[in-house]
Amino acid sequence: MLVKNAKLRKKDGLYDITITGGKFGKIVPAGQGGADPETIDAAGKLVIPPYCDSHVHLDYAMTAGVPHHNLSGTLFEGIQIWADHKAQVPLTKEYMRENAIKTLELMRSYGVQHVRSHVDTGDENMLGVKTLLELKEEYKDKVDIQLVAFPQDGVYTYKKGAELLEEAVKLGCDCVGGIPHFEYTREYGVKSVEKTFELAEKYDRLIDIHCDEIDDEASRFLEVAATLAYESGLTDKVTASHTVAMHSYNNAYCMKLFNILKKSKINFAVCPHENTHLQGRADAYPKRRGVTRVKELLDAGLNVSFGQDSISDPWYPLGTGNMLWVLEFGLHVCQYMGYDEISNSLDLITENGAKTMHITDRYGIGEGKPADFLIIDAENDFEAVQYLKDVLYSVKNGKIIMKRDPAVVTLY
Ligand code: 17E
Ligand code: FE2
Repeated sequence: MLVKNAKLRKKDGLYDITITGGKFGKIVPAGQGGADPETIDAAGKLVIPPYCDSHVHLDYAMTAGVPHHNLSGTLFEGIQIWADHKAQVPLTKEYMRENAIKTLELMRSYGVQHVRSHVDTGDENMLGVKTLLELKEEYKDKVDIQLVAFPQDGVYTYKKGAELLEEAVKLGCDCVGGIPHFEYTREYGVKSVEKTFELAEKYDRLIDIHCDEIDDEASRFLEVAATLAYESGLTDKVTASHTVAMHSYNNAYCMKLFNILKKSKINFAVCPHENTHLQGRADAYPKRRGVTRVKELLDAGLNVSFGQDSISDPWYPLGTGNMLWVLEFGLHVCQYMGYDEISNSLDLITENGAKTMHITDRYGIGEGKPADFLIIDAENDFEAVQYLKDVLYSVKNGKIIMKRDPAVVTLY
């Protein structure tokens, strides 16, 4: 395959990209790529690595309203509804597969090729874990799925929480999760973070903890996770998701906290739609935005990527799988709107997502890497973000897996 006249991010001029055996070959100035029976003319449009959704829950997706809708808009009601769902409308493999496939196909249609999905481990039959492990294998030519063993109801607060978490890791989850802010006590929370690290070291896994997803300025499990990441040497194998309490921390504490965050080199997965919706629910006006300090983290050189988190589930009713919408919304809510900030912002749903997922060795447009890329209906990053431009092609391992014809609009 040959992609000619490609505009590459942060590079002047146009390029021809050669692809052989599913891998990128030479990338040369436009006109020098030779001929290939399978040629796509990018015609000056942007060719970028695929979108990454570094934080989503595929086992919950498309279940909103069962057994009832979330009326308070809080995390806690969401957790209760999911528990009610499991008790009152028992999950089946077919149901979960159908919902997850619908979600993955949506994501695929928007150019997402890398997904990190959390999966609830609070089930003795491991239905979610087994179902998503199967889908991970089935989808490997379309979407790369990473799974995080996620103890939704707690590790020590929930009976057998720790055992079930370990069971899910043994079955093959790529990452170990946690939910320390939901544990009954601060001590359980700290112990649960330690358990997450213990399992990750024992089974050689990555870590991604739902960390401080609460508007409580006293929720400080991020400092525990960062310290363990630093001391264990696991550093950038560790991701802290949400970290919304940081929005409410006092600035003096943040100054101290950022010291260990920088040393730890951990990643931050941030969900702008989700947490703007879930947080601030205990506030009277003025109400807090519930998103962590994205600008400050990025300015400190830390890695931040965005995720959709929910697609129509007990926590959040909307969501489409379109990462460009997540990005555009996130830029607003995080006030990350400087010209250069917007111009470079595709990083948050591409390169930075790949860093969070620890897949940079096989991600990106470069000779020898898997030929995974998108052609966007835009000439530069800024235009792509401003106009939420469509993905025209999604190519994985040198094979077209999605093609979209641009809509034709007639103005009268
Ligand atoms: N579970 C959780 O603890 N937090 C969330 N935001 C979602 C599920 C979607
Ligand atoms: Fe989540």
